Amino acid sequence: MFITFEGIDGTGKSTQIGFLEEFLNGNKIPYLSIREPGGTDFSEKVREILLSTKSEISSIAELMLFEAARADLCEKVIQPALDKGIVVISDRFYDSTTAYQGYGRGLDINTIQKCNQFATQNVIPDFTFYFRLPLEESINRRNYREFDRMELAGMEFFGKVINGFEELAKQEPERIIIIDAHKSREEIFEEILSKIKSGINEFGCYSCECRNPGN
Ligand code: Z5A
Repeated sequence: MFITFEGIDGTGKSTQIGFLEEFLNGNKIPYLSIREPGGTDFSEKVREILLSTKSEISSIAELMLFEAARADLCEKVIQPALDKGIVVISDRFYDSTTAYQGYGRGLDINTIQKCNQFATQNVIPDFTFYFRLPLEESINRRNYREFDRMELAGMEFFGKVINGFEELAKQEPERIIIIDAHKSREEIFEEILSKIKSGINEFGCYSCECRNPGN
């Protein structure tokens, strides 16, 4: 099962991923938790370039770098883990590219979707949790730390990114589950868990290799 978490910064994705990791550990379900960009030696180096405030990067170059990091991660880490039946959790995946580089930067959405397919070799998440929160509230929640290059892009940009996520959620309601990020951490986790448990029933047991329907 492949589960991704999406939304703008500060909406609570990492918090929920932490809860999910605890649940999977407690239930001895093998999983792999990664973040994008990142997750391989090469992709972590690309992440440093992408988030560093030292260089200006053109929008197309930025797109290519996110896709390069993703291609390496998919081939070396995500696909092999899925082939072994391991649950993969990713903090962001290709919906971020469509939302940030497509809707945010204004690059052609069809081209981006083709790049996403090529970089992932058609890996598609089973569930994507999209954390919906107004921009102002997400900014208030951000921890006081130095902003990275993407976070410095400005309010107008992030407004467009939110529209992008909303559009994607409309287009793929089966895969993309909208999470009302105003709710408490506990309520949100209940929702996520109930969806994932239904997935475990559908995809089969994850705590051993029997692959029988879960309980
Ligand atoms: N990017 C891109 O442009 N294109 C791409 O293809 C990809 C990425 C893959 C990577 O971000 C940047 O790259 C990102 C998109 C871009 N840039 N932007 N801008 P990152 O990995 O550095 O960070 P992030 O993914 O944006 O996440 P974050 O800043 O760590 O935020 P978060 O994980 O969503 O939130 P959190 O850390 O769990 O929570 C934030 C605070 O809210 C924290 O104090 C929590 O305790 C609190 N919190 C959490 N839940 C709640 C609830 N329910 N109520 C109240 N408070 C809460």
